[in-house]
Amino acid sequence: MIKDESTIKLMIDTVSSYVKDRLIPIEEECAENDSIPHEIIDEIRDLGLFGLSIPEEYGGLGLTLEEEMLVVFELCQASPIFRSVIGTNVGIGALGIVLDGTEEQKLKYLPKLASGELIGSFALTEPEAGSDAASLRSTALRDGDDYIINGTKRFITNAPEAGIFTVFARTDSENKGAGGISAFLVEKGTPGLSLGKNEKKMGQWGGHVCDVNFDDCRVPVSAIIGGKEGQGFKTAMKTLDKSRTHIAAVCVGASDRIIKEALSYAVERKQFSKPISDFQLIQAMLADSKAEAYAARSMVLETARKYDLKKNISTESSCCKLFASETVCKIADRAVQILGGSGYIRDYAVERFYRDVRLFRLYEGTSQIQQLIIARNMIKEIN
Ligand code: COS
Repeated sequence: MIKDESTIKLMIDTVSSYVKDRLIPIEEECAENDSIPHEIIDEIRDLGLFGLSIPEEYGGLGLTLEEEMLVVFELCQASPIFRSVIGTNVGIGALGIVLDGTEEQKLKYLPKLASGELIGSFALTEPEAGSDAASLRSTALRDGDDYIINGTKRFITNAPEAGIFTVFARTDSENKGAGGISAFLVEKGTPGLSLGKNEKKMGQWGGHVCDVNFDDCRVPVSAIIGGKEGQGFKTAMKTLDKSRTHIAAVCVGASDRIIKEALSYAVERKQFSKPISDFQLIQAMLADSKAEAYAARSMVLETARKYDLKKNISTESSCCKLFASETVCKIADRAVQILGGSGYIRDYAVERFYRDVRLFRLYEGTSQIQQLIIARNMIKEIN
């Protein structure tokens, strides 16, 4: 749903120019340094991008999901690390509060998350609980007016920068399943919360991930999202339903950029006395990439419109995430093929994107988890 055509057009044009003039020229430098300069983060803040999905009454832009997708398509024409800076505030690091938080929690955290003053992070995965999220072992035991959290969370995106963590832990030791899990808001600096080392990743250099450890970390009862025990797993699943569509949009933006890189190389590069874009085998790779990126874009927009009509998108968001993330990897692989030896060389953005996009088939649920969700929902519908 587009609420206001002219405002969203202005925003898309602004982001598009910013990406072209400011982000693309420094993306290689950011990857090399594994960091994004502070002034860039300030500019991203000034553009209001941290608050894309946060309702206006809490200081965000309150975009509909369709509007958010259109902005993300543009932003992700640049390296995915710039989206990653805002990614947890727009998605998993804030959505738990937006969807299920108490009014007090919303008032306390959302304005700062919307402005980018505070970075949010989503701490679900554990060393022994990845795809099987409901088997998580972290505990939060009630002690008077507090809970005491113990456990380790793994591969937590933006944890090194985060000021607030949405942490999933078991409050009911008798219930080993999803119903025993609650979600907590834990602030950076709380005694007992510590961070592991910055992981060295295959790609997305400049975006950061590490373990988050809880060692007798005491939080007040008021830190429980929504004020109710046992709701945490559902909060996580609802969050992921929306954020998986967001990741699919990220894949669409990256696909478009990679296609542009491959196309401009193909029209310039000459072999057998003509541009390689004249050869049908190159054209086939370009055309397949274009058609698949267009399909992914259409799926994302259709799903976003359904979400904006307040319909359940569990199946569709998994379809989007599965298709768009597999697609962007295929497109990146074809782009390397079109560039030939140059596609394997650091000087070309395609080499970096090839590594960067691999993550999309893994986080916020692997492709196999998306398949499982889609098929389970299909079977549920006929029973
Ligand atoms: N929205 C709301 N509630 C949901 C839901 C959704 N999309 N999906 C599941 N639930 C509810 C179920 O209705 C069920 O509630 P009841 O017990 O009241 O019926 C409860 O949650 C447990 O659901 P289910 O039995 O389906 O859970 P499973 O343990 O079988 O696991 C999957 C479900 C595999 C889908 C889940 O573990 C998952 O998404 N894993 C991937 C995790 C992931 O993405 N990790 C990446 C971390 S973020 S970077």
